Amino acid sequence: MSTLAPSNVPVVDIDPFSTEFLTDPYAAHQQMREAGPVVYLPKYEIYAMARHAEVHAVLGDWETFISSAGVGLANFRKETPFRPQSLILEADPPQHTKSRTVLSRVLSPKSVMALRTSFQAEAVALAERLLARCEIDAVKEIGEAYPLKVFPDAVGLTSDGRENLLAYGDMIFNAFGPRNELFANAVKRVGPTTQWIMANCQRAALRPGGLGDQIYQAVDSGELTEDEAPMLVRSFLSAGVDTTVNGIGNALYCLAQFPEQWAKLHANPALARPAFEEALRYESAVQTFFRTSSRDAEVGGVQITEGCKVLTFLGAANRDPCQWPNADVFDIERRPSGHMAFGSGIHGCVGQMVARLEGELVLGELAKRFKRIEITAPPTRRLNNTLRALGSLPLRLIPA
Ligand code: OVM
Repeated sequence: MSTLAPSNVPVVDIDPFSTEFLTDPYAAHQQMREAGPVVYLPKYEIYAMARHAEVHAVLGDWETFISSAGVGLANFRKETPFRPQSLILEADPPQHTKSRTVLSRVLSPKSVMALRTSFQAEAVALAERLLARCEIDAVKEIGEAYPLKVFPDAVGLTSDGRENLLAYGDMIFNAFGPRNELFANAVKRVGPTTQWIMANCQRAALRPGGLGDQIYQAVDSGELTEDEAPMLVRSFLSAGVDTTVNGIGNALYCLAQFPEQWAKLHANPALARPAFEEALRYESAVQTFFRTSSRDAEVGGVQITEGCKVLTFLGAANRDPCQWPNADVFDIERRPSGHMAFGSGIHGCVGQMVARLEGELVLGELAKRFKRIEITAPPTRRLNNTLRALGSLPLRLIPA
């Protein structure tokens, strides 16, 4: 037992970044939820919350549980960030507020509504193409193909090389964890991708009128500095791809595992949006984020001193039986509102309306055309320190 753990905190000997845990985290989630409102993980000398109430409390108190010291394991007060710090994710007010105001406007409900027609057309085109196919890898041909088309189009990326977005996402979501082998391999794979990303954050690389260009319009109006705009475009390219790729992939996996749920969706494709939402709860693409305590605090009766890293298990909170009846049952007709797959509080996902739009349209257009989806071989996992991700999902799609 670590001497740093106060006596009233249950010490849980799990490594949430190990192969075993990442392959199937749910038993360990339960163990942590049952151990107490706050637990201590000695391997990393961190506090952790796996219950809904305490995850919600931590994410709701941004003054005590700050983001500017990083939202991964690394404490930016003690070590240099591995890349220049995000101006929104890894920032507190007032910088956060300034960034968030612009991104909230660019990604407002009205702005997202304007994307619907083109996003729908792409979902229809994809589903129609798949009618001519029989057996596919749903991770590649749906989960990756759809977001990699519609999102960069919406941002306004004009250059080739969109597959760079996948390698980059895999690296930064691994970078929120420890410097383990997953991180090292992701860095090896990423190669020149970081330069490609930064080059594509420049105004000249962005189609006028797209979401990226709209960030630069906030420079024209004096709301942002010249230096801030490319960094906020970088946030789009960091947060907007691997999240939705896995949100969609995980949703298809849920629906394929539970054929009666697909049958309900096929009978009523208007359930596509709630089905995507339930999949976000049940298999949350983003599983964890850290905060850092800016002062002495108390959570669930446990004292947390200033300067500690605190790990919130979004995916465990989303399976908390105190929050949802039959939490381990995937049911597209439940009301999963209150799930924290998009986080919560001032850092709650600013792009969530885009993510929902993608999920709804792709599931809806598939549900209209296919009466069943069947798993033809065991899916594989792509382990990542933060993301719940599939490497492949072999599916047979059976037309109606
Ligand atoms: C960013 C960023 C990166 C990864 C995730 C994220 C989920 C944001 O660079 O701002 O939000």
